[in-house]
Amino acid sequence: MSWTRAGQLSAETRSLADVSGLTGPTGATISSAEKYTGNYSYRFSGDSQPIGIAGLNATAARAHLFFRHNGIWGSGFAPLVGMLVDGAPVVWGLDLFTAEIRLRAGWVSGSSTVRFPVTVTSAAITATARWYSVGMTAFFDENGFVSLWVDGLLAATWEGDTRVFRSGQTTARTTITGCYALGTPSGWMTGLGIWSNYAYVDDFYVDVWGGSSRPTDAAPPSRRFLAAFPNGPGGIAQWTPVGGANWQNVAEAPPDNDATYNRATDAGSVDMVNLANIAVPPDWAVRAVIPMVYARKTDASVDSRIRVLVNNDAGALVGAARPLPTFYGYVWERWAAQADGSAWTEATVNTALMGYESAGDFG
Ligand SMILES: [Ca+2]
Ligand SMILES: [Ca+2]
Repeated sequence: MSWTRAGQLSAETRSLADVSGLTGPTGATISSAEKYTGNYSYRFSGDSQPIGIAGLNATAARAHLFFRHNGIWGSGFAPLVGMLVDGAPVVWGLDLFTAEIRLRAGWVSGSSTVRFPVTVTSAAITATARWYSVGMTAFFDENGFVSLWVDGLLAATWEGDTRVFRSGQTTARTTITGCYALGTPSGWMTGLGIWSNYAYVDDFYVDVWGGSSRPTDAAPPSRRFLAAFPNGPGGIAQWTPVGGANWQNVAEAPPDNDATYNRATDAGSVDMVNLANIAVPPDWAVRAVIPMVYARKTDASVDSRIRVLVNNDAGALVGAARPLPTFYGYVWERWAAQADGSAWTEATVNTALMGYESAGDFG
């Protein structure tokens, strides 16, 4: 059994389109005032809705975000990180008045009373405006755990029978369907907490656990995302450009959808681009390279697909032919090693060309 990346968000595309699966408009905005990586983060104020990853189906998950806020003022329960468990929100949050960390975990069985199984008087998150590493791990089971990690240390945990209940119901819920920074999208948290003045989130990811066994509870790795956008051609431009040159049509942030784009009318067409260099911070290493394209197909009845590509001195990496929706969305592949199996370095990332190939049917 192992952890698999379910999704990740960094704000570097300056697009809220990557904030997936939420009910209704998100209250988050893109900010350049504070950022942990690159130039942007997600900003939250007042009773904001969260950002997150939906569409999960897991008994265990782990999530990590870099989090910053400008101080603790006012009162109320301000959500930090949460999961939706078959309709029951489970959220770690901070009481902004007492600075206590609390876990809201659905409702008391058969009741409309909100359940708080854990309250910890903690200085793990203070009024000091700095970036915190915040992680959540959870396994909803009769022998489960729901833990909060701050700067790599266990800040609070709930162990034992961690199955949760919807309001007024007695059916124990265990399936994680979504994981969110700063709350859950159910509307249940809206208005309950106020982040005063502002809270910021950067580099949020969610991993899900394969199978139904109990994973070891450990701090989620505090991974940073270094985003790089196309800055020049990569030697192959077979798609039909609409706008500027092929590489220019896929270089802007936020994505401009149908204003500038590249179009394929058959399978096997390849575009490669050069990307701006990354700079890996001291004491960090490249854990994986994740090429990502923002794409759609035009005919719902035709199985048009796309795959992402990498090419450097270590060889070529070819992604799976991923299906496309008719609306724009991200398609990506995560490679933990180069084509020859050797580890990525800053230099081998920066010499790589990346691209995409049309696949599947084109009518
Ligand atoms: Ca960022
Ligand atoms: Ca474009």
